[in-house]
Amino acid sequence: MSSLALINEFLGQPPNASEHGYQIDHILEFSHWFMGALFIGWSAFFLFVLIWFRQGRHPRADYHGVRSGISTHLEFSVVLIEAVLLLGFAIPLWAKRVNEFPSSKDAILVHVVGQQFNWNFHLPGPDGQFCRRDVSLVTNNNPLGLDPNDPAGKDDIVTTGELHVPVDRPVIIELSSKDVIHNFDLPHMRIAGDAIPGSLIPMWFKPLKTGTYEVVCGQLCGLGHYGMKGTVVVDTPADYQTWLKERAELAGQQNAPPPTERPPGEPPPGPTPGTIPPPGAPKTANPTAPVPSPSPGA
Ligand SMILES: [Cu+2]
Repeated sequence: MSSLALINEFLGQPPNASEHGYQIDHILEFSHWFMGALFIGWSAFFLFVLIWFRQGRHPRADYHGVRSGISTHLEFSVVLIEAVLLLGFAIPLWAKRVNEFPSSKDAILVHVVGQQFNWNFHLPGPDGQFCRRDVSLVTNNNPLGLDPNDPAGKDDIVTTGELHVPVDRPVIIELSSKDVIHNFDLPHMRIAGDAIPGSLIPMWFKPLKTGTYEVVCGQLCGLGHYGMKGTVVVDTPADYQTWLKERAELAGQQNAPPPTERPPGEPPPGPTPGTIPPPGAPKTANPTAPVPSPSPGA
């Protein structure tokens, strides 16, 4: 670690784990050292002016003011350095992040959907096709409203709170939200983006180190905002395949008996205890009373 990086550590920046992160770190470091130098420079100038132009030394005001061009030169150099920082580093780096996406062939594609107060991750499965989503199909068991009749959704994987990705492969995220504006922030990967209802925001990163990293919500999004955390686990390719297989098997079990093809005699699935039934659902005042059978097609 260079001595430049000390300031990032001092400011509480966690160690970088992504490919592009060092560029972000570099510009952060440089900006902070530059601002530190400006702070010291301007403070020294302020003290100098206070002492040099004190009333005791200049009992009569000087109506001509500054005659030398040094302050103009100083101002101009500060503007020049700031312009170089912005036009030479910040804008090209930003352009690279938003314009130069990796090819989707070798990338992992994930839909990330924020909701109060969770992160949902939706992977397309081996077929690479995302299932159709419909807001009217959203239930407690189907948080993203996947269409059970869409064949592309048979192998889709939906997880809440935890996402696994393989190391050394780019991950392309499409970010959205179900309710309010959230912010998907992966501090170790040096990416963050607003999750806005009705918008699909693309972002990407390439993890370089295996490990477990925290996902936080970077926008104050309600009372439970403080608890809106998740994890991204960067696996070795073998571990990732194992996880994928486990999740696919789990998804297969969950998708296996659709409600309309339930074996005769088996009770219909009731709402999960402690959950809020969807609007229009029959009220079950007495928990011991028989659960009314679902309407056809439900
Ligand atoms: Cu949030």
